[in-house]
Amino acid sequence: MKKINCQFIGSFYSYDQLPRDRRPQIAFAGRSNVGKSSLLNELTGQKKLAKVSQTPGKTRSINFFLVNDRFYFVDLPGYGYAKVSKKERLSWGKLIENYLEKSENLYGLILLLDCRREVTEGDHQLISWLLERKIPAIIVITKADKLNKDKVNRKRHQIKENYDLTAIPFSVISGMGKKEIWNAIFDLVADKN
Ligand SMILES: Nc1nc2c(ncn2[C@@H]2O[C@H](COP(=O)(O)OP(=O)(O)O)[C@@H](O)[C@H]2O)c(=O)[nH]1
Ligand SMILES: [Mg+2]
Repeated sequence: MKKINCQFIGSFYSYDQLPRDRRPQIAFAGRSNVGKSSLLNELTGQKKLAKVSQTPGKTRSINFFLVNDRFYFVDLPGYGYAKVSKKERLSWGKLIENYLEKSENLYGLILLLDCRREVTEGDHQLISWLLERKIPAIIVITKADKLNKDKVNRKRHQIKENYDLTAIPFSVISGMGKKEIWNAIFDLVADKN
């Protein structure tokens, strides 16, 4: 695979601040602690790109990374973390909503689901939202090293049945899924070019 160069562009707290150029954007979303930072670090091969945290719910901004000068990775705030105030949770939701609704260069979204957890209301809402708006979505089943293969596959089939979406099992421990996720990303950004 071609060498990946990934550059942090900035953290943004409101929709108006976001970069406005025409490069394609691939967004990453999931509930807090699902393994989003770990996935971004693994994909880019830059271990300190996104902070890997033991304390969930810390990232409140939308973070932009420029990949090979060609497209953006957009790291959306984690949702569904109970310990933040209701007001704060709503404003995260608004920022994500605004972004998903208005962004003209959103070419696809990678939604992360923890292999050991059931799909939450927040996950379900986001998936339905994406399907409604015909935004291409890829599911990544994270921490796949924590379950045996059969159980991970069952999850994969469940997602296919419920939402008709492809799910890719991934683990930072084994490196499983990395290539498949990159291929899916390159397909998404190539689509409209
Ligand atoms: N076993 C295992 N642990 C993981 C994996 N990915 C992330 N984690 C752990 O899950 C926790 C949350 O990861 P992080 O990437 O910060 O999640 P984020 O909140 O979604 O950005 C950390 O303790 C990670 O070390 C994985 O593939 N396997
Ligand atoms: Mg994180």
